[in-house]
Amino acid sequence: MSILSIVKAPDPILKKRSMPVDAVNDEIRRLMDDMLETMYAAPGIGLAAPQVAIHKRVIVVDASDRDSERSPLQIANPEIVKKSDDIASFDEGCLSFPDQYAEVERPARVWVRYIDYNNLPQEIEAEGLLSTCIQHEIDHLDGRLFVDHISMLKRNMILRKMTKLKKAGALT
Ligand code: GNR
Ligand code: NI
Repeated sequence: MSILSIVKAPDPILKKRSMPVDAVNDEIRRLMDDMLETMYAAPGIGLAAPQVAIHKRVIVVDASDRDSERSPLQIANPEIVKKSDDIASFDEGCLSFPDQYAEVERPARVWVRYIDYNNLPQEIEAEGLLSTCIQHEIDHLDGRLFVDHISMLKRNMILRKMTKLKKAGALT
């Protein structure tokens, strides 16, 4: 397995839409494994393939507590089939925006259909941090970032900071 380098905002790579995979074959399993290793190393609770410059609809998430057992999900072609009417708000971060956080409101619960590591169709109901994280990752697949959910004022503040950090060479 390998640790992949994470694309930092602002970068047009992060704004591009990703393509569905035909099947979860050995090539996609390798990507899923590398992404999971990269996510744990960061450390983060989710990672989407476009964040490692691969425009395929693949995400990995693990929203379990740090001190409990790992519970990774490796997901291809996720589709939200239902969203709850109730809304939850979380202070979100993103590995493509180091040290930047903002409150984002999203549906509290989602039902997600996807293809798993063994190329089998699955459906899960997610709530809490897992629900937020899966929605954040699916957004990445559509070129949408967490800052696209907040006020223009906050978005511009964060984007200006990121541009400054990039110019200073503070991001790798
Ligand atoms: O590590 C991450 N933490 C996080 C916290 C709150 C809401 C969403 C996230 S996802 C983020 C990792 C990441 O950037 N995934 O795309
Ligand atoms: Ni992110």
